[in-house]
Amino acid sequence: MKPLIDSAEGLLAEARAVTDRRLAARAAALQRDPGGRDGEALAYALGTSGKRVRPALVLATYQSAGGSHPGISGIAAAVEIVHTYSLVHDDLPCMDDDAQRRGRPTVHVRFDVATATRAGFLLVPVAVEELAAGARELGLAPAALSRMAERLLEASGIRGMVGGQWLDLEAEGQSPALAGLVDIHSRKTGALIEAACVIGGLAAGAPASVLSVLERYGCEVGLAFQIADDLLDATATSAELGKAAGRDARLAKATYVSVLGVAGARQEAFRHVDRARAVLHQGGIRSETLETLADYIVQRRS
Ligand code: GRG
Repeated sequence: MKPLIDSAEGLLAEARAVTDRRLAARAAALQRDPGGRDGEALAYALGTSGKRVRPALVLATYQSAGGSHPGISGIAAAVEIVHTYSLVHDDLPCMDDDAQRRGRPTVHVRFDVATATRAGFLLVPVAVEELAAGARELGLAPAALSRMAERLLEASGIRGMVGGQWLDLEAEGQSPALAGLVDIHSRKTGALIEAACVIGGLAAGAPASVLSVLERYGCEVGLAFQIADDLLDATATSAELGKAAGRDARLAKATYVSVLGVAGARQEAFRHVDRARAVLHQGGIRSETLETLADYIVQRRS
């Protein structure tokens, strides 16, 4: 295995620095308006320290398509805000009922279920505001903003996270065939990761041929990401994850590990990364950053 984690950590640290600045500014604004308990809950959700993989993918795909403007951080932050919403709702008692996330109490535990539910929903329009602000900074045409917004919201809806989460909850206690698992996870997790990659390309004004390569790359790394998530849940500690480990088995979730076993799931994850690399090569995109991120996604320990 190549020792790539260090350089991926460097990329992620850069993505974290630029994204966290935007998130902190949004959090401060939300503490003023709407303010009160909702403002505090929104700031709390935005202030937790995630890995920022999706912003890193926005930055890397943007750069791979020739973009170089620092305003891309607004677009990257918008994707992270949608991801943050999904985590807040995923943790609710009516979904996966988790008390810890990113090493801290989940939003409904720190505040209450009604506040966390509201804060989650409120984050979606906040993400669109951030996307629009980023697009303005980049000087993008309204058509580009519209395509990015469409992609982001599609990844959040029935063909994306809501549809995937729904199927995921319905599959508890069952052992679907691999195709069923792919359907759940390409929606629940893959769609937003794929959208992050396409949005980076759209922000750079990439032609359709490049967008298609980035989309296929995103599809492969999105599935690899979810398989790695399943493997970590089964093999890492709660301290490493910053949330309860072993939760998938407790909830009898349909995962790559429950269907393929640990070794089979690991093999499947590496297969997706190989395909992601092949997609880039065949599509003529030379980006060490995107290859490094794909490797990191399956080698990570949290
Ligand atoms: C109304 C049915 C219905 C659904 C609402 C909550 C929701 C929509 C969808 C859940 C989407 C979700 C949380 C998918 C899991 C994705 C995943 C593997 C998250 C972990 O991402 P990391 O590891 O986390 O990047 P950090 O903390 O590093 O950002």
